[in-house]
Amino acid sequence: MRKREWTDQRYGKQNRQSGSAHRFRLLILLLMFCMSALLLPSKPVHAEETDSSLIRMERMYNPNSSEHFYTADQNEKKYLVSLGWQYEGIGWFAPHQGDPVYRLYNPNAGDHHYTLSEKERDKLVSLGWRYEQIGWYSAKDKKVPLYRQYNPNAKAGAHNFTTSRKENDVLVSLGWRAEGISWYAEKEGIPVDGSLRALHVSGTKLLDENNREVVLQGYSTFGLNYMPQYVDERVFQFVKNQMHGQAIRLALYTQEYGGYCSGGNQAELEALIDKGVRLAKQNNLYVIIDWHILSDGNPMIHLNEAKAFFSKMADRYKNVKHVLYEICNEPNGVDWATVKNYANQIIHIIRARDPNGVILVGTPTWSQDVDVAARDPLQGYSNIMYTLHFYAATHKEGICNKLIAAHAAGLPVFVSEFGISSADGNGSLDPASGDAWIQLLDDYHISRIGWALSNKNEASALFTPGSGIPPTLSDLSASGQWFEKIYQARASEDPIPDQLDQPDQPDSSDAQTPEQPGSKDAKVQLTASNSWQSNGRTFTQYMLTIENPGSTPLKNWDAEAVFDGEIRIENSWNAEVSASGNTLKFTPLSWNAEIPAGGKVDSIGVIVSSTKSVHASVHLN
Ligand code: IDC
Repeated sequence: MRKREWTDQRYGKQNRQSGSAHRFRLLILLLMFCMSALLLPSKPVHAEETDSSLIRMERMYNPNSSEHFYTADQNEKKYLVSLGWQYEGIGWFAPHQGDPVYRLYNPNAGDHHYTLSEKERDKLVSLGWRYEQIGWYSAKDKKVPLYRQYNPNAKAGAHNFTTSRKENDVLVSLGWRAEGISWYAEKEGIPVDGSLRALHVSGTKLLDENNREVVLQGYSTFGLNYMPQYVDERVFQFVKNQMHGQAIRLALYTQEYGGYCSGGNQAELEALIDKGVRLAKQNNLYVIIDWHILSDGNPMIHLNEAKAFFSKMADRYKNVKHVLYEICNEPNGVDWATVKNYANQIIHIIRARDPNGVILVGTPTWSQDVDVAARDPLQGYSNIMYTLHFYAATHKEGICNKLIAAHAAGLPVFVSEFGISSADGNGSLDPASGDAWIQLLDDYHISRIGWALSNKNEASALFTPGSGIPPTLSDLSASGQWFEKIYQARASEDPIPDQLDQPDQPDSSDAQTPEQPGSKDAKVQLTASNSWQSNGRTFTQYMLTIENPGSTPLKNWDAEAVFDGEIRIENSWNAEVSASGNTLKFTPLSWNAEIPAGGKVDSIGVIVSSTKSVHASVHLN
């Protein structure tokens, strides 16, 4: 799946739109480019560094113009992402010194160009390009080449630069022109990992399937009973793309007003969890299902409900790699023996269904007593972690010492909730104490989840009171701004993803909900979005759109496109696409198999080649 998305994003699209939509798009584009030009610094672009010997060059893609863009400036990156550019990971690592690479901007086409050649620079300037100073340096040792390709079919941003020979070759096979080596990197780039790997626990650490260490940073929803509206695609996208989140925690209150065990609509709350799990997957976020006990300090109070709930969740998500279970948010007023008794019963239920999923166990005193748990941990299971919660304005050395003791004893700890407010979620913020905590978590490589995605009028809310959905960076409260800054600084330490040649195994089963008849009103469209010639064949890129204007979800759809001539599939993404004769069959992936009422799927693409120009008609089965 990752492979397809990666290739897709690199591909030039010239949308054939007509009338106002096209003009609107042009206007937006123009605005984007003007603003990106305004942003440009007058000195060499300043760099955000991961370590003193490397400069990370951020790579972005504009799906409207198909331009690829590269910058060392984190603010510029952030700004462009907020305008809708897709973040594609680290293009390459540049040296601090070397041969200058000049950056130029064409104010007419809205295109950037980068070159080592002074001559080319001066030539372009004489043709009206704007010289934007040195973008970065090329490594003198010439060990890691940046390959350059040119897309003869794209208007803007026709060049792509990559350290991946494989990416270069894939593009060339699709009709791009190989233009050789443009400059040299210090180290190869790291594309955005489009997949989530199953996690497991080893010692104090969380590891992925390739035994690479994972330190998650993420955010908790507010109580699902209080603010269900934050389980929203745009919020998840915001968390992923602008708040540097890798995980979302779904806080299912049990006892509080409207909670799962206190009169809340259980079916609705479960549906929210399903939605959250699906949206998380769609946005490459891990997701934690949090049984949020709080005023019911003793987890045994709702033992039976918890058993029924987790047996349902584990049945549903046993093969879903990105789900973690948190079985009791904050036990309080009980001892560790009681929590252990509860945990043994719930873990037994989860393990009977899901032998490997990571389970987070709360500790007494609102999940502070990890030192107590460390002296007497649960026995006989794998993939268990213990939670520590802190609110930095209240909890300082005392609780830090508990963590230090637990870590020294080898206890795997996961900070599934924290904030920089007081423990009541309000009061004044203490970012300095927060910074010190983060330093400790970094030292120990401990995952952390911030409280909370809410616009409530309280200090711990990430958004300002009255702010809406979708959130924007200007809606961040002081607490939200602190998180954004802290998480951004760590975003560079993402585990290194697999290379392109290791496609994901699809989940063998995703959440299964009872089958329902699909909407009869669903509309399907296949639109040619680009076409070009190469080696005597015509290549055409099509986008498949399915809209469900009905009032019930459309489930397990499949679509067929019948062509009036011979075709060959060259590439596809976001669906399984197979050909039989002149018919293409599209079947969904787990995450787009269900199209909610009023929703649509519009990211599916295929490139076919043919010896002559062909036409297609499409229908849903
Ligand atoms: C708080 C909310 C607050 C709400 C309260 C009770 O911020 O608006 O009134 O829950 O529903 C925790 C809990 C978490 C708390 C948070 C702040 O896990 O539910 O949220 N907190 O008090 N532990 C320590 C602090």
